[in-house]
Amino acid sequence: MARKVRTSSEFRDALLKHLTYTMGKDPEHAQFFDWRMALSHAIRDRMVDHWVDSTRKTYEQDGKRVYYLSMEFLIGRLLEDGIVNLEMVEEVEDALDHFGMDMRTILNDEPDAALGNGGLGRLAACFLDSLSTIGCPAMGYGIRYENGLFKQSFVDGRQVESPETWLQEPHPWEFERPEVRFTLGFGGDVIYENGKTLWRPAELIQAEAFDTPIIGWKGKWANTLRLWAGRAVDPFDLGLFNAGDFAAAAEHEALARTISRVLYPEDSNEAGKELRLKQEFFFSAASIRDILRRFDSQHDDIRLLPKKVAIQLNDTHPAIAGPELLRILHDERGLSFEDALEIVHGCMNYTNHTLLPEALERWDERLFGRLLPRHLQIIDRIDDAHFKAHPQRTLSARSDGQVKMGELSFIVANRVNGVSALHTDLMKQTVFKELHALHPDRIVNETNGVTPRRWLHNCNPGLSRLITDTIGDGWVDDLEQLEKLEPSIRDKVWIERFEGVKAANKQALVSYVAQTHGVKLNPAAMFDIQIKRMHEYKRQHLNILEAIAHWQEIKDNPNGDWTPRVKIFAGKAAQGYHFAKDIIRLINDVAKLVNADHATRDYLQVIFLPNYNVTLAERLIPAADLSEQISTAGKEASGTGNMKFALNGALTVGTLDGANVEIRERVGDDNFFLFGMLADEVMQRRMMHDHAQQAIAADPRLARALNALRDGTFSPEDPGRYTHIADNLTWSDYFLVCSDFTDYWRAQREVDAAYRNPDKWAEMAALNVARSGWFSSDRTIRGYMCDIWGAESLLA
Ligand code: 26W
Repeated sequence: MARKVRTSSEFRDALLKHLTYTMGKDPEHAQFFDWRMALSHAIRDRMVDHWVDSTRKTYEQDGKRVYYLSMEFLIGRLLEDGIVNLEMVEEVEDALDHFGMDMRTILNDEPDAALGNGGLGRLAACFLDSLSTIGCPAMGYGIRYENGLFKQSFVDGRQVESPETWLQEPHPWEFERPEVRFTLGFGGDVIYENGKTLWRPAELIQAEAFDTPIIGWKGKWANTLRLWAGRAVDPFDLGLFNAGDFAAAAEHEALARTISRVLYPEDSNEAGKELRLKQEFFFSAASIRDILRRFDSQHDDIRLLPKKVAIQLNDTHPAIAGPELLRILHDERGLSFEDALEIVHGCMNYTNHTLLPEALERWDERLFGRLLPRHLQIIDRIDDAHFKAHPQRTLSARSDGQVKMGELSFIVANRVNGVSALHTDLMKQTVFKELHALHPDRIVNETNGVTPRRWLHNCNPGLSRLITDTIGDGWVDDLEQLEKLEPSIRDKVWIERFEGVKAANKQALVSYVAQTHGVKLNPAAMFDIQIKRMHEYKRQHLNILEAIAHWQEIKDNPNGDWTPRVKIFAGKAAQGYHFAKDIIRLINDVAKLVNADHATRDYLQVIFLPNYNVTLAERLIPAADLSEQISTAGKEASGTGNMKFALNGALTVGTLDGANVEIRERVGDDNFFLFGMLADEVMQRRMMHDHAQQAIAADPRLARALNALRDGTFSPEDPGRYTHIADNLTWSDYFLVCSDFTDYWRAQREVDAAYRNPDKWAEMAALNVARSGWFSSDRTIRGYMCDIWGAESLLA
């Protein structure tokens, strides 16, 4: 019986209208790109109605607005998100079907908006989705990078980077706002005339706004993401052009675009580069101007600002926004320094996302002073004011020739938060120990979360349907309802459906990997996945070392009763991070040998999928059996992938680090494979100068695996290729890979044993789903609204 087409002809007409008049194509000649653009515009039209409505309500209510300032928004794709949030899946499927088009194919034509590096950027994107779903009036502010995070490919197993040019084709989700432009400055000097201090910048640039509507679940509310693009004050010099100096004529334009040309690919190593500081000031200053313009349009007493505006600094990258707001209030609007500082303090809040010393931004004061001479003076006065209030401790943002953005953010902020309970405690005990002592109530915790729309409802329709069939669809914007699944978990039929969903997701991944990489993965094997940025503290090298030892054991006893496993890796390394790049190469070399090994490949396969991004994560996470969260305790501030895996029915093998601690607390320690030293044990162990040698001496399996790195097993054509990794692990091993190896091996063998009892495994996995509702970014945002911003939902 042919399926009844219930297309609402109205949407089908809207689609055809855009194909014809927006894309100038007829169905016969339209490419996937044309259909995607037409569909995007038709969906966007529906969004705009909600958007205009929400914006009007925000002005009418004149409540407190939230401004989320972030150098990164790792958005991924937007089309499916829009269709789902507008509850138009069926309508769209039928409309496309009517023209013989398949929705999934059209959705797959969309490039990722890769405007971020990793956790910090993706968290910002999840937060935007939750702010709109909750109906909290908010705006995201960032940079409209022309090139997002680089594309990663492999040449002989080595990472090769190429530009990510997502804006080479029209981007249907943004609205250019030529009327929203601010002129900003750099450099120059500070002049004092008739009692006023004024900054006279030497270089001027313009910031132009591009707006993207961010619609929430069921389209009840829509907020704005405003991204700034660099524009020249006078883009074209006709005189130079007529003189034949064509390049010089367009130089200003090119220079201005440079500031929003590319995302810095570092995610944990501040490069201290001038352009990076210019980018940070560029978007922070434009955002502050825009916030004040909007406030002034409705209020005439600037002292009201903290009542109407809450600004969240997503790490220290936008911290300069504090001194910039102070400069405008004091230098331009004539408030006293104290009054201006009080207003800034009332508005600003700061989230710290890392304790890694090399990731804390500390600008050379000469570079800082040359680029932002007035701001350096203002930071000195902020330090003076802080010292006057707290004379007992010299805790200043500027000292030893540096401007420390962590200290500056802490001092100007009203609230400072960490992103998991353990991380927030460690902040109080380490990087902000003294400041915490001075301001004991300033630090609060807001454990991270992820949006259940993208990371469960959209990426795992099979599980989503099973959940909705079992408890209704209230869970999508009230995720803790998942706990209502618990009674069903003891029901054999339900568990079988649950296992069926996982098996189907794994089969879908097997077909995808076969199609895109020509590698046939064993769908019956345990899918063991580690996907995240490459970094030594995340210990991808501990994972591959365990794989090597496992392979060696299987080779010793090929007919042993082994649990088949597929180890899947994905993740980018910052261009200059050579050790991380060598770990990628090692994993690819191990994969090449192990996957070709007839004696072992039925029991162990290894694969490193290139160009990890949001869309690849959406493909991998629903198919996972095991989630690798194996960072050295005390190093991963929170992690958010760990939450996505648990919500999609994967079990975690992990350390007590970041949010793993809270995941284990909630899912139950018998549904979590724990191993490794605790954060304070790590500090102890590191005191021992020979901690690695001792570990190696105590574990022959570890020693043997390390020898395989030394003897060229995985690089016969270049035997010494991995000696430096083995040496690093033997003689320094700062992240305690060797010291945690034996316990990791023990945990992995427990995982093997558990996986051999499918029903028990499925029950443990289903309990992870049922008990992970708290890790919704809706819960996190409600925490920020209550503890930090004092903001209300405008949805009834
Ligand atoms: C200056 C270079 C730079 C760029 C980005 C330094 C540090 C960063 C980010 C703070 C790194 C980051 O993404 N941190 C991750 O943030 C996530 C969201 O809170 C956490 O879940 C991760 O644990 C943390 O590593």
